[in-house]
Amino acid sequence: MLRIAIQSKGRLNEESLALLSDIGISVDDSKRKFLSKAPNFPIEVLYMRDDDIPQVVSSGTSALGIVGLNEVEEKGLPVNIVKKLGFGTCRVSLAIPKGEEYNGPEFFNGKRIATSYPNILKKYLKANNINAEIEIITGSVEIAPAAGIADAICDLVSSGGTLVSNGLKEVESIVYSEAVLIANPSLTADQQETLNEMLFRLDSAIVSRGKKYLLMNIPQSKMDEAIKILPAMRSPTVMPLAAEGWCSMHSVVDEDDLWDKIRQLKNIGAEGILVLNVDKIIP
Ligand code: PRT
Ligand code: ZN
Repeated sequence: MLRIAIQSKGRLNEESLALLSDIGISVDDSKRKFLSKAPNFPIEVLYMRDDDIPQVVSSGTSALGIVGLNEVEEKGLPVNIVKKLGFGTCRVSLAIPKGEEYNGPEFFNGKRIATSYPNILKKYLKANNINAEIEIITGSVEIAPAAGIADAICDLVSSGGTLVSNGLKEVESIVYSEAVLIANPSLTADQQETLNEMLFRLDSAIVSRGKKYLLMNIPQSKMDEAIKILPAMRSPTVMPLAAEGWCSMHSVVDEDDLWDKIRQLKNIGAEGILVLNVDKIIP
């Protein structure tokens, strides 16, 4: 039995559970439960605060965990980063009042910086040879400058909206973060085997994200042009149609490129285009 720690509530909870479900591990997502066993996979989910996840994984209380890279870097505990998961993207950034002039990290010399990420900040200040005072605050860091607690902040940013609404501007990004799967460095052979199966499934779930399956009829004479437009794992699948001079073409495309590809395909005479969701891609 392998244990995986995920955030009990908060920004990473839903997507962590959705990812487990995508790879066929269904757990009771009642958030009040501390530990739930998956009925169909040798895994149990431990729900906790994200701050505690690096610690339970490094101590071996939980073999695996899903947590923001920011927490892993901040805690600095020995865990293996097994896979980047592509959600919860954000950055740990320095921000200052928007009216202040900024001309490089020297700005922070002699300043007070409020943060919940003292270790990440300390490392950055040291690397840049800056002498600043760190005020550790655990919540609502963005109000510190207006409250007169600090001259600047070092906090998580995603859209940047919170900074703007607090009269701040982002001036340096220190760490880029996303949710990552972490593992205890000394897994048993059995645990490693379960992890390998999870990784195999995760690769497929991650690859299939944002993908669409495209089918269309295309004049045979335009096939070469269509093949150039359509990417595919090897090459698009082409099948003859009963109607002479036509064929059916199938391919997988990124959702981001979908409309662009459809326009190009229409321009060369594609007809009857179908767009389907992709559930799994096993490369
Ligand atoms: O209770 P627990 O300790 O588990 O939760 P928490 O309150 O510490 O964390 P939570 O749920 O807020 O965030 C969990 C993780 O989500 C973080 O550790 C990051 O890895 C990731 N993440 C991604 C973010 C953001 N994006 C984010 N935007 N965490 C916090 N924010 C904050 C940001 O600091 C700002 O205050 O959200 C606010 C909105 O951000 P903007 O820039 O979009 O306005
Ligand atoms: Zn937290």
